[in-house]
Amino acid sequence: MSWTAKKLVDQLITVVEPSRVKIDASDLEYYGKDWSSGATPNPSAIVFPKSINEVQGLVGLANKLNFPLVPSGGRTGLSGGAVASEREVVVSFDRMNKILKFDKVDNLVTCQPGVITGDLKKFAESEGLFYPVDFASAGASQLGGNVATNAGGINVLRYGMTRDWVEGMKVITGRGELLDLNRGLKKNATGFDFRHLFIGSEGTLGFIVELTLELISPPEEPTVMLLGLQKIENTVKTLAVFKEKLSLTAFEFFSGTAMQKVIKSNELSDPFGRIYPFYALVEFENNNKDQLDVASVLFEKCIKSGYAVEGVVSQNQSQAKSLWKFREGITESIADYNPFKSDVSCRISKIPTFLQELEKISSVFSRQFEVVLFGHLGDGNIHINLLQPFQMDSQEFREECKKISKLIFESVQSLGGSISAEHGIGLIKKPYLSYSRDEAELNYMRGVKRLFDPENIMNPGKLVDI
Ligand code: 2HG
Ligand code: ZN
Repeated sequence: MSWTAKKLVDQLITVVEPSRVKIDASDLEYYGKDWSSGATPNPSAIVFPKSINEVQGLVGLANKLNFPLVPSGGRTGLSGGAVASEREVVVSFDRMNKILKFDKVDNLVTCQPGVITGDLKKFAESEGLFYPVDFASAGASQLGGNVATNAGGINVLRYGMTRDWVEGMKVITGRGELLDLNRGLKKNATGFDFRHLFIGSEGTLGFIVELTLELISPPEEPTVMLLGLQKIENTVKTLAVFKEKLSLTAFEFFSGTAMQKVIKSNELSDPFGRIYPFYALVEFENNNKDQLDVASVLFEKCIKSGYAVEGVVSQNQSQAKSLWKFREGITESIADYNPFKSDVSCRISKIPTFLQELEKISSVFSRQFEVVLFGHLGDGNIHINLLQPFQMDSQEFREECKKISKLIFESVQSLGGSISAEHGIGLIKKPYLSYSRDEAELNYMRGVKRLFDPENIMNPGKLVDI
């Protein structure tokens, strides 16, 4: 251990007990990165606070000695928001993972930030309730990270983003102050709602140390339909047909390449016996038989209009889950191809134009790379994954991808969309932020960062620089 590293550890153990400061190479490697690719982890130490006081102590120390901190939740992020490659101290919330309090009258649950999303969902179920935010990484992601990135997922169409479920939040700001924001109130018209500044701020203003989230009554068991489509534009036409008459809980789409990868990596059987260029997955609550009848009529309409070629519908919950596997397994099934990811959104009305432009852009490079398209079409959110050919060098691949990304972002910008719908900005998207936020806005963002974190110790280098 170098003298400086020893000095740092000596300081850190004045705040947390020595067993909760790690500097072994394997821990530095594991806690120094998230699910994004590209950056090399290189933190100087990992600390595991157990209480709000300890987090406050660490932020105080970082201000005093001027060392940077990176927050670490489940590290499932895809934009490098939790990467520590500049000798930062990683603050892991793994030991702050308790559900602290549940209030039955208010339906509010108070949690430490390290609670795993799936554990909160199970807790809600045990109380006969439901936490609506859901995504493929719910088994690993932590609530603090979800809130810090305003995580989206598969139920946004019906239930909104993580932001919509945060009723209260305690944070330690970059200045080391503890703020107790909104305190579980439904109504609170007392000026600036700082809660919303911290939601989606990626740990750049302060660290979330406690959350109060709302739970609701569980929905009726959903029915899922999977449709095979010939053309990309038919995905949006199919959405319009279903949306007009049914209250949808999800409307997802994915390409034939995505289906092939999922089938292969999970050894699933092909639902139609042939691969379609595109698929639409429709989910709706089946609270009475009428809904299913309406859905059948809409399905027929899609077939007659030529939007869909064929479809299957779930008859029970296990079949519904099996159909979701084709969609939810995509990210994992392509992980070995070192994918280059874009996560963009437009208003639904602009999606047909965006998809046309995307087809034009793809036609230029699709001979070079395999393209996997999927996403939450009902929310206007498209995920574009370019797969690295096995024979191609990583560096060359990423340089080529950046050129393509630029074309995609230009198209998104011209349609008034967002270059990051739900994965955040982190390190990877930072150079492109100006495609979605203008200079005046960026200046205010920098001003907010300076206000809460004047010494630039909270996740520096992510989102915006000051
Ligand atoms: C999803 O929708 C996630 O499954 C991951 O947002 C998207 O891997 C991706 O590009
Ligand atoms: Zn997604």
